Amino acid sequence: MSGEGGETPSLEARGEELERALSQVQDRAGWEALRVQWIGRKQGILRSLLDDIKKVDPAHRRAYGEAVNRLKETAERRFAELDASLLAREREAARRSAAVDVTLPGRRPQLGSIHPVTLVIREMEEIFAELGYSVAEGPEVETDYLNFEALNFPQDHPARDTQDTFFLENGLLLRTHTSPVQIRTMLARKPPIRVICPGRVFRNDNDLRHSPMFHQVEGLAVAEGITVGHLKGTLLAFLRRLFAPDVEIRLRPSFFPFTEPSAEVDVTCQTCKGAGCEVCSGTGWMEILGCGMVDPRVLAECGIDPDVYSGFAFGMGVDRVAMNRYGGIPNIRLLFENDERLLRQVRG
Ligand code: 2NL
Repeated sequence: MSGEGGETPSLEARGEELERALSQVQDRAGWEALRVQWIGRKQGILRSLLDDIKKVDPAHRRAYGEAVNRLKETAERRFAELDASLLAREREAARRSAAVDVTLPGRRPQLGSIHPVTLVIREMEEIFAELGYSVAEGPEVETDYLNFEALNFPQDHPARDTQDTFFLENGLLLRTHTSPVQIRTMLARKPPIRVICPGRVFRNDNDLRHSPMFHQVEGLAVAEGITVGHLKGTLLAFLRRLFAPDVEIRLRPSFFPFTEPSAEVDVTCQTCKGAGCEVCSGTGWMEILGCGMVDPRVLAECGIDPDVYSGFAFGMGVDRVAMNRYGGIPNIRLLFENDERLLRQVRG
């Protein structure tokens, strides 16, 4: 048909060649390479077949031109068809890979855990619940009156300096202890009163052993005839439940503005069982809390007649107990950074 004496393959053979090549295309890259090879505008096979028209005998040029154009149209249609079927194949593959395999095991949700400080607070609440105490909570932002004045810290009294208070605007402050919660309880209720008050407290003190935010549990019992004996018996029962049934306690005289008399309480060191070790600096004892008989002036300030009622109170830091209890967490900051690597190791 080309009239070139069979030196180039006939157009019919070219058509068959195209079909063979199309049938071997595997993917989009192969399709694109073949498309450029055949119908590329500048160097494509069909371009050069059209150019060959110059070499054709003028009598056959029209027929040759028509035949090349038919081949070109066929090629374009076949490339479009192959394009559509490649697209369908790709979509099918995507659909299969996105499909849910219902035989796979489910993904377990990441479970959270309870913070070691919360665990210890709950444990303390539980023990005191058995002793007839209820839990009271109050605001972290307090008035000077409830945090200091009602607790027998007079204005300008040096004991206020020991509290490293964070003062806010309008005479408010961040509570330095949970005592204001007990003051609120006494102002709101009549004796007998038995409450414990857990919560966050704040002091402007920040080094390896102190964090500006820490946790306290305080307790208060007010009724007729409460004595130091009740205080000592309650604390011994509590500390034996918290640590071990055989712990001993000792009371050392101390001072707080809001109790008289006041004492600091030590328990048998739980690391060495009293023999003396690094943890207790060789003494065999661990200081655990402060306590005392509620100062009559504090009772009176809360509208409770100190001639009729008496009470004891105590306060302790929770964080150090939590650090001890959960594998010797060495640095108080580790408790509050909320690093999951630490929190995951603590299981209640
Ligand atoms: C400590 C000592 C203490 C209290 C807290 C208290 C509360 C009222 C009245 C009297 Cl409303 N006392 N609380 C008493 C003695 C000691 O805490 O070393 N805490 C970490």
